[in-house]
Amino acid sequence: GNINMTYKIICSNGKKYILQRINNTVFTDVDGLMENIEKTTERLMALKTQKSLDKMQVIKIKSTRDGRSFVFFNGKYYRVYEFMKGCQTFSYVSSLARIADAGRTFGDFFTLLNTGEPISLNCTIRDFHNTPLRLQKLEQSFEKAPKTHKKRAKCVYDYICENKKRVDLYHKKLKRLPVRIVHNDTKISNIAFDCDTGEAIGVLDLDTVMPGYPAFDFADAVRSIAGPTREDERSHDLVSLNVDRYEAFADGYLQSVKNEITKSEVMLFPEAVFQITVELAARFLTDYLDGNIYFNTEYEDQNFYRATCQASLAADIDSKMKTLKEVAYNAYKTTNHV
Ligand code: GN1
Ligand code: MG
Repeated sequence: GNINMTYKIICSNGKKYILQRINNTVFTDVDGLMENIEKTTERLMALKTQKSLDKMQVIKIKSTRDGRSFVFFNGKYYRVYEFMKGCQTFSYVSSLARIADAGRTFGDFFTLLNTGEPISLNCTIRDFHNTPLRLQKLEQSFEKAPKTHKKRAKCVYDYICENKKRVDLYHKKLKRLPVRIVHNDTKISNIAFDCDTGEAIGVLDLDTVMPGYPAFDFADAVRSIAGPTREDERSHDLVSLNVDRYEAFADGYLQSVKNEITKSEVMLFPEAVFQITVELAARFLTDYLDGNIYFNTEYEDQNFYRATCQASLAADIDSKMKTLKEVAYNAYKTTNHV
């Protein structure tokens, strides 16, 4: 992940666990965060059988001896999860059947958290998908950045800022829709696949599960599933949105959420794919200008290349918007028999 540090632990007795150091600069309220994860996993466990989703695997927190879900040790926060045997994750999936399956799995996750008694969750990161605010933060960082950074960032910066009005307008439209419990970080790498059957069986990384809009869950999944393999791809020819993959995901996701989601929400899904990509371009560029203080990086200019890649992806998404809308509308009609 780009935020926490994750380690696989193999004990001398052979037992395996996942140890994570929680980044408490990003997640400032660790208590609130872990309370959310407890509530979310309890809900998923309680409802999955009722909804005949027996195959779904749910991450399990390993409690401390005194029954807590995390520890504070040497100034840092840590938690341990049971190791999920027989599962693997991918940062890229090519089969359309598997993509549809990932869509169904994220959709099932949404359905379980939004049916029955509403669960009340803390907000782990305020204004997480507030795109207008992300653009404002970018402007502030641009003003303060060193000259060399500004010069280099100027072209991507201008592209992102050109979209300010469109971002504001979309945000206003979204705010008229109901707030739901959503995942907020639906990258394909947050789906667990069964090693033997290849089926998608669970959703990982519950740190940003909180109130929000399903449009961004749909959109962030599409961005990572139908976009380039690498988020910092530099080869222009490899940065585009694949419509077949988009369609496969839309079919799977809409099939699962059809009873929970309204037509007005679905109609805002295609534009969300553009919005989330611009938002992420803005976040990466902000971090480049701030000196890489938020996202983990593997090399010095990674945030710059991540930003340029996301900005070109946004431009490609924009050029395909008419098709994306048609595909989503057709998928909606098919799943809802209208
Ligand atoms: C971060 O930690 P990870 O890799 O799951 C980020 C997401 C971004 C993503 C981009 C809490 O997710 O919002 O979309 O990087 N998570 C947070 O790869 O900021
Ligand atoms: Mg995450």
